[in-house]
Amino acid sequence: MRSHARPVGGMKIGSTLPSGHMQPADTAIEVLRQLGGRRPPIAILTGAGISAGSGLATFRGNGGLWEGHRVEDVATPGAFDRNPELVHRFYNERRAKLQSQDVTPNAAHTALARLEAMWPADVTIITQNVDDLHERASSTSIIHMHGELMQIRHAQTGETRAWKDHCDGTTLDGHWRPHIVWFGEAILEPDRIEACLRSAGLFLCIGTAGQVYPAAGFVHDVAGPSVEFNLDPTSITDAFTHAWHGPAVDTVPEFVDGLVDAGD
Ligand code: BJW
Repeated sequence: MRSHARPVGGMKIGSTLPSGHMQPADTAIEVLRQLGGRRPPIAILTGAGISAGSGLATFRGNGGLWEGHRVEDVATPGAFDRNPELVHRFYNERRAKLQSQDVTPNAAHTALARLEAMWPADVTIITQNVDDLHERASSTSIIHMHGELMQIRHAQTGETRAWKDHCDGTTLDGHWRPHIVWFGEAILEPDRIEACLRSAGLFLCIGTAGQVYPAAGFVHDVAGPSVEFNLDPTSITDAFTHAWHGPAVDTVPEFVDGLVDAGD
């Protein structure tokens, strides 16, 4: 697990230099020091890496979700128009995996729910994930900016419904599609996201590669400290005031404990 405390721009956050002895809880204490006595709203962006610890595949890298295809090439409305059967089958298989007994929220998901319960101001999760593991961990303030796997949407009316049975090209009237935001489509709830980022005074970013916009730019929209939690440095690590590199199941609970315990 490696830590990087970075002063960014004119806002010098922290005087801690990277140290092999620092723990995520120390970063939490440093963040609290930067906040003075304030306990501002917290915005948390999550990506596929937070659910990797629950056994769900990430999108990019070896063994990525789309099995040898670049997600940018296949997660598009055009790919669905060309081969709806294939795309429906792919999402049906992911729903089955998500509902299997071995997929449950992990310690990072439950730590975020604990943070929401303990922190005196709003804690909002803006998730790029389409799984329901934040809900199952008992977080309540969640924005699914890229849609939800367990929902389907009518392609013409936009009506959404809970998914109940396997979909194929003939399901219902044939116009139902996964409730997923593909490339080139508008993200969901942009106004709520913007308000959340503007009001937040602390930004946490967990398990995202920082390659998909607009989410990859959110770190620039929050005034205050920001902490990246990822297995490895990403293309946006330098934008954060602090970064922890290691499995989210380890780093996030330790950081949350530090934030909550020091706040007592
Ligand atoms: C761990 C770990 C462990 C592993 N612990 N960490 C500039 C500005 C705005 C837009 C654009 C722009 N440039 C280009 C765009 C367009 C495009 C875009 O970003 N393209 C890029 C390729 C450059 N963006 C869009 O099209 C978006 N829409 C949009 O901009 O709309 C504009 C508009 C407005 C009005 C009208 C119309 C249009 C939509 C993006 C939709 C993304 N959709 C997907 C869906 C896939 C379908 C599916 O679910 O099957 O969302 S793509 C995929 O990527 C998915 C994810 O949510 C998203 C992000 O992936 P994520 O979460 O980062 O996962 P990975 O796998 O990439 O990374 C995992 C990370 O975890 C890694 O870093 C690991 O190291 C780490 N990790 N294990 C901690 N244990």
